[in-house]
Amino acid sequence: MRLLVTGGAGFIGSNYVRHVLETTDAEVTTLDSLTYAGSEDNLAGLDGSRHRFIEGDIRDRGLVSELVAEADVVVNFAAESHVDRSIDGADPFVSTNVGGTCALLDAAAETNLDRFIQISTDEIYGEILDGEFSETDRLEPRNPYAATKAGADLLARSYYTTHDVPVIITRSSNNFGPRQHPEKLIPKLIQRASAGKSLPLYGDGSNVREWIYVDDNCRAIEAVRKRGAVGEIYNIGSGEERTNLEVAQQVLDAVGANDELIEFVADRPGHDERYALDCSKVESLGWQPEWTFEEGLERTIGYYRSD
Ligand code: NAD
Ligand code: TDX
Repeated sequence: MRLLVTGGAGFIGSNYVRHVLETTDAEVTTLDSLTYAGSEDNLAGLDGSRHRFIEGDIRDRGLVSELVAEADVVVNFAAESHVDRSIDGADPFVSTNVGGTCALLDAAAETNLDRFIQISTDEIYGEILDGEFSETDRLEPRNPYAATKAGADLLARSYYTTHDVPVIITRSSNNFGPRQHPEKLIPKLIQRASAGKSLPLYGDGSNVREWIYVDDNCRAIEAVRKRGAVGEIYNIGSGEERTNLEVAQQVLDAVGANDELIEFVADRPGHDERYALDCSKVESLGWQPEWTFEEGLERTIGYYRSD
């Protein structure tokens, strides 16, 4: 089996490439344009006989058609992924997240893939104050990043119905773990707390995220790739909800730093209050999360402190 993994030099993509190489005999091509968020270091030490790295852009239609034609499965992680940056300027988000996904889907429509897995996100549902989102809930994205991911998700679904591209969509909650860019909350808190710097929490720190350890998401994507049904959408979460303040306090405890480092700062505009997912559909494929938040946090702190 030949996999084309886009965005594989980023956080989740690089953990996924490693997981696939460790647990299958697949050949993997990683396509990544190495934006500020991607690094070849994330792919260091991989078996060169089954993995090749190509520096290139998912918006490069010539390159993309060639690589998609050689693959059995495409897994599209490539994206601009940080909400705060999308508030400062949405253009690259529209271009990569929507335009790049469109280029991949057009290439997929010209060939015979087994699966096209589009990596989407819980953010496209918008915020939920009580209960959990299920896959049939309406999409109400509330920030530019989420809006472009919703566009990509809908475009992928439309290529399934109109062009028979074998699309499957995963929508996961907040990931954390090794190799995440320190612009994101958990690595940022770990690095700053370890250096004795203040921990900026937006608003009053009461916003809630459902945190999934990245290995659990990678295993879920594999369950979906192997046993998921084409044309379907799968939420992937952990049930491990924490306020941002709770996360900051746990990081401070773990690194032995003082609570006084917490600093409440101006809120993110349009800051979603809470995300939570109903994951019974992916669980019906035989997948369950294996990591508690505390176990994942300990492993993640170990990674950043030895880095
Ligand atoms: P990341 O920012 O760490 O990695 C994104 C990768 O895509 C980088 O390596 C970057 O160089 C590459 N890339 C960006 N634009 C590209 C382009 N035009 N062509 C080729 N490569 C390009 O992001 P991540 O956190 O690993 O997220 C991966 C995917 O998972 C994204 O699609 C994101 O929307 C989705 N997702 C992330 C989370 C999360 O909590 N991190 C949760 C749900 C869904
Ligand atoms: O400095 C900070 N202070 C703070 O309070 C940062 C960077 C974040 N926050 C808050 C905002 C959120 O409530 O922490 C929470 C998590 O923030 P991010 O790490 O930026 O993640 P989030 O906005 O929840 O989006 C993430 O999950 C969904 C990923 O970045 C997306 O790519 C994914 O789709």
